[in-house]
Amino acid sequence: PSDLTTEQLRDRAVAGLTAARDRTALLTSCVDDHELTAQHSPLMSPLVWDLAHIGNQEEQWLLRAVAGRDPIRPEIDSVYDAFEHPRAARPTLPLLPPAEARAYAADVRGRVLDVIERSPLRGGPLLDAGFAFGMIAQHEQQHDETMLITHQLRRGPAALTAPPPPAGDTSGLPAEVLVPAGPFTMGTSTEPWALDNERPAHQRLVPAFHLDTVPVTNGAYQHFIEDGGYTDERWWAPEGWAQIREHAIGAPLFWRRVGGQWLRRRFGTVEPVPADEPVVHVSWYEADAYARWAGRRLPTEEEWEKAARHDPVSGRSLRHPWGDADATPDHANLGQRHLRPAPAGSYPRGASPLGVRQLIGDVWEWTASDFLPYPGFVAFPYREYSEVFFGSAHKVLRGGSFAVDAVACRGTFRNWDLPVRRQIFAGFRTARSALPQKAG
Ligand code: AVJ
Ligand code: FE
Repeated sequence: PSDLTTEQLRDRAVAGLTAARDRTALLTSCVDDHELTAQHSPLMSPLVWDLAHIGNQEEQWLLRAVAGRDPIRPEIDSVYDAFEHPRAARPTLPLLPPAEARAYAADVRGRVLDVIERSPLRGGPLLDAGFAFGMIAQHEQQHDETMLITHQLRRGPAALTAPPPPAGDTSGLPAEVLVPAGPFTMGTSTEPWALDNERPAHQRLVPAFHLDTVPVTNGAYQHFIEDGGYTDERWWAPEGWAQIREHAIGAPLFWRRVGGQWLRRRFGTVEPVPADEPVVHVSWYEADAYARWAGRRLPTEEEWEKAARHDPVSGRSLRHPWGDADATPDHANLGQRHLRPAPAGSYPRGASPLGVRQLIGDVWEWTASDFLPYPGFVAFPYREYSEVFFGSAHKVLRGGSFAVDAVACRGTFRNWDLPVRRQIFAGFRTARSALPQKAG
């Protein structure tokens, strides 16, 4: 990507921003104005807040910071500042009504396209390789995933539809893959649109471990439920045990037991829980408890990334499990093309060099690790993207879900959330340390 011409960089910036806006338009046009301004869950913003926040971030970074323009509507900045107002309080703010929010975001975008036309896309870290434009395309796609979560929490008939993902087949696959001991390169210093927390590239020495070939499925998770997993304190971290007691949690979010069968609500429809799909809408505590019940553990973040990127033949770390090529619909279930994870054993072309499947797409995967900076981390371009979240409160998620666009997903991408979170599109896979090799 460093050898791209300015014209190619412009095309990438425009394509990334345009794809994000098409998705935003879909998510905010399939329900009426009342539903756009309603609060569907205290966990989420009204959809119309996300819409204008997307435009406001774009204005602040691409028009003010990059192009040096004056604010269009300085009085709205504080309304759309995520740190000033918690999600639950956003419905009470003086929000732009839907038509105005749309017009504001479109106005900003029109001016941004003009800025791209005139920009050399070089000359300083914000501009080089069009970083700021890539950052804003990723920001909008991240809020599109957030809005899709709001759609999942919303009550009422389906507003979104999509074709089913491809079939999966696990019959020829081993249950787990051995990732041999040795160093690998974690993080990146070369991926042009990588965010600050993915940088810099550095060596890690990872002991040998085994990792599930595919994410844990609903069928496997039901065994944990049926074995009394939710009523046996032995499997649970103390805070997780407290959470499931307090909220009477006994299954993933959106599951309901009816007449001896598990049903699940999904984007306005109800269906039997499919046994072969990766489990989704579980907290870190549920993932952690399942792993302990299974005699295993969650992988650390560095184990996950080594399984996803390390090529044992070249010793190099790849951009994605399948190699350095950009994701296509053959590699992974990304971009809300399907409104669900694909069954375990699908996407053979997305396998890692060691044969691990579905690391990218389908479900975010909880890891054992706290969200911490890499050695040599430098906050860029703003502390509030990552730095203020570092510490032991947040757990790292890897790999992206069916709701993540490829522009915001790669082998190095790091997501994080509180361990109690259940509404995000998160599942997990399990690991175990390899037994030490005997000498001779
Ligand atoms: C990286 C997904 C945790 O949604 O809170 C959006 C991304 N940062 N606006 C979030 C983000 C600022 C962030 N996550
Ligand atoms: Fe944001």
